[in-house]
Amino acid sequence: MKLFYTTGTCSTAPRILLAEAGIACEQESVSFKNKQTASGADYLLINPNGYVPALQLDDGTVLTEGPAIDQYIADLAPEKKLAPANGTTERYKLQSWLNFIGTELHKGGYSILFDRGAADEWKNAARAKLAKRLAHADAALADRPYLLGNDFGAADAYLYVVLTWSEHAGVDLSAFAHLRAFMERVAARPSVQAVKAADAKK
Ligand SMILES: N[C@@H](CCC(=O)N[C@@H](CS)C(=O)NCC(=O)O)C(=O)O
Repeated sequence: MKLFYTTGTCSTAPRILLAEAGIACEQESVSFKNKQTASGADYLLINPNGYVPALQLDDGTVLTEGPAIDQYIADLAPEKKLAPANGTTERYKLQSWLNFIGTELHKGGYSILFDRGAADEWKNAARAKLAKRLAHADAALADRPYLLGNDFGAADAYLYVVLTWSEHAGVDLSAFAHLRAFMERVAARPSVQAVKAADAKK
């Protein structure tokens, strides 16, 4: 199994989950500039959409889309409780959060703020909408350490990674005390420390 990733992007979430799960998995970085992998392969042949993450399974199947990859990794180590069991209401709650983070926060919010071609008007609208969506996530964390309760899981890894972009994107988290506490909690996890240490070596 091999994970294709780019440092600092949403593909950090599956890397955190691999570390949480204790799964040794080859990881190869991808350059956004030329869509080449570190070993010189054409990444567009692996994921024609050109974005990370992608997870190549041992049988050659390539899984794309972060939320699917995050759940696949979580399901490889059910004892780590990174995702509730398939078919349970809790699992659908996880999928709700993954979809919320992917569409409302990541692509519908932060991605617009990073888009050099986006007009200021559009960015301001995205920022205003993002504040409402962040308030929703903040409220959800008022009485629990992680989105689904006491267990850190796939949605938490994704939320954490997206929120790390806040400063660079000009998103102010100061009004969201629960999100800020969540960020500190997740940043202290050995899995996150391990991914940071691996990136620092490069
Ligand atoms: N729908 C995809 C979006 C992934 C995505 O936006 N990846 C970004 C990094 S966070 C990327 O690779 N951008 C480069 C590009 O789109 O060419 C998913 O959920 O996996």
